[in-house]
Amino acid sequence: MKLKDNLIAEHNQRSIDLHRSKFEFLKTQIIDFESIISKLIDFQIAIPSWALGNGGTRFGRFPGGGEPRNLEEKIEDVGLIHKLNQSGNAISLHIPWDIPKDYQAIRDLAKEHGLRFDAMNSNTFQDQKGQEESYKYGSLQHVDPAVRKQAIDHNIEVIKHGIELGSKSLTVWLADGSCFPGQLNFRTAFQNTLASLREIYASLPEDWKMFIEYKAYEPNFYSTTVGDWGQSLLYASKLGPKAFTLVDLGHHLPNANIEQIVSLLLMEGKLGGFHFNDSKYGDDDLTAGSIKPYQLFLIFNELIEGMNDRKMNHANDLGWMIDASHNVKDPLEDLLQSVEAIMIAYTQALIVDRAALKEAQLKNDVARAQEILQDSFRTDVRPLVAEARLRAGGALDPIGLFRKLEVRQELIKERGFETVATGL
Ligand code: PSV
Ligand code: MN
Ligand code: MN
Repeated sequence: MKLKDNLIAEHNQRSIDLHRSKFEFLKTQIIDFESIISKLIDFQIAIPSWALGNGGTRFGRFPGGGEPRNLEEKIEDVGLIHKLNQSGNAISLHIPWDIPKDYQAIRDLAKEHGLRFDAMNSNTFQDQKGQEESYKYGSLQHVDPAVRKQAIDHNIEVIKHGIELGSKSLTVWLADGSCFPGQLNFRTAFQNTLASLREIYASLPEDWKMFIEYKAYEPNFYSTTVGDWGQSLLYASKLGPKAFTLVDLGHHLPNANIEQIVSLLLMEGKLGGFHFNDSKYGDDDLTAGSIKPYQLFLIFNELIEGMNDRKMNHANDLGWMIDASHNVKDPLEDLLQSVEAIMIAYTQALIVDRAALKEAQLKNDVARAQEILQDSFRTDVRPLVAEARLRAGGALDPIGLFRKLEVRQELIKERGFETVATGL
């Protein structure tokens, strides 16, 4: 299904007056709004191929119908999101769920939708049909070199698919770890993992990055071999300049100060990118900004401060990706909500009065510093985000239009109800 430009323009026309009045009011409060709008237009977030269908839990799955049945339909769904919000111009693939059969055709299709291929993800956390060795006791950490070799070869194959598609990065998330004390030797597991990662790193093209994603627990419940940002940073530092830490917001122990982690990783030049989502308890993969919007804002506040400091390009120097799952919502509506929440947090952080904040910090004026941050966080910046979307050719109200056009019903008609997107 493809949305026509005139439908978006007609939809925008209907609510333009209301938008204009909200935007004019906000403009009076924001000094540098034109430069913020151009930053917002440039800022793009990659959509994960595995989040386009309904996820589930180990207790069940409740599909909403019309899920993409193959890579082509996944690209079409991301194309729909991008058409509506003009902020999701990339798709992140997971291999083997998304192995392309015809690279040229896939490249052409992506181009047609204005999309590029963001980080490629390898999968050594599941056994695939016909696979010789099992990952039951880990992959890159495994005590058996044959298992490690199989996992290394898989990652190298993922890089090869990525090269064909024009991707520039590989994300390695490992389920490796242990479920019980004594099951493995921590140092041997670390060293095996490092040696395996070195072999993968050696296969990276010159202009590629490797993202090492950490996660505190699950599926292993006693130890995880890349369990936190410290361990990820150790691997990334030992591997070399192309290796970076990837922060998935749901992968921390409860109440971790993620913004501080982000700040220090940036300082060390080792922050690679994000998997945005939100969580109440663990790796809940909920819509970004749905549970802890203030935390999301504080993360962006550190990002902007640190990126400005290091003269980094906001749009291109980090990998901005979503990693979410939707049990009870329409996946496309949920992803539109996530992108919107990320854009809002980014905008709120862009309007922080940095000079005043610095001054308050130097004077130990704690209350003033808090006021400065909260003043930005409590500003309703939605008209600014909408204005950027409007200027980029997107819809003023993406979810409203998605519903009005009955996109899901159309997709169900086209693909059927009983479809299952490959992936988790
Ligand atoms: C693991 O929980 C993770 O966050 C990794 O990014 C995986 O690639 C993704 O989820 C798969 O669902
Ligand atoms: Mn993730
Ligand atoms: Mn996760």
